[in-house]
Amino acid sequence: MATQIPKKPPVPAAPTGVGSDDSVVLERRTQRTKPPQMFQVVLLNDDFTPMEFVVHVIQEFFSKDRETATQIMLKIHLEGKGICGIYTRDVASTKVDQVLAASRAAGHPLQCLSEPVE
Ligand code: TYC
Repeated sequence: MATQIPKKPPVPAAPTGVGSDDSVVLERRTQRTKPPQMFQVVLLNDDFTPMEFVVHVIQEFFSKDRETATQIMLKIHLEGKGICGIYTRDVASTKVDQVLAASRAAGHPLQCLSEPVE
């Protein structure tokens, strides 16, 4: 039986940007993907939710240390609302759900929402 000599694969056509001397030209391209829309998660003040619970929520769900969480809580208490974090759409939505679930479970009326940044 004769041994088959494998055929050489066809040489692909040179893509644009490859010079006749095999040098490669890299073209500068404008960025095609834009960063995702970001959403800020906001807590609203109310007259009933205990300050300590709000501090706990901010620490637990927004990964803030106690000092930072207390500052954010006091800002909300004094100004009516405050930003706890900025995330992509789905993460922000999950944070809102988690905060509302924890607040309802504890019997507090704390309100939380997310809104697009800019
Ligand atoms: N105003 C509340 C109180 O005096 C405390 C509070 C702070 C409630 C922030 C909600 O998002 C809030 N107990």
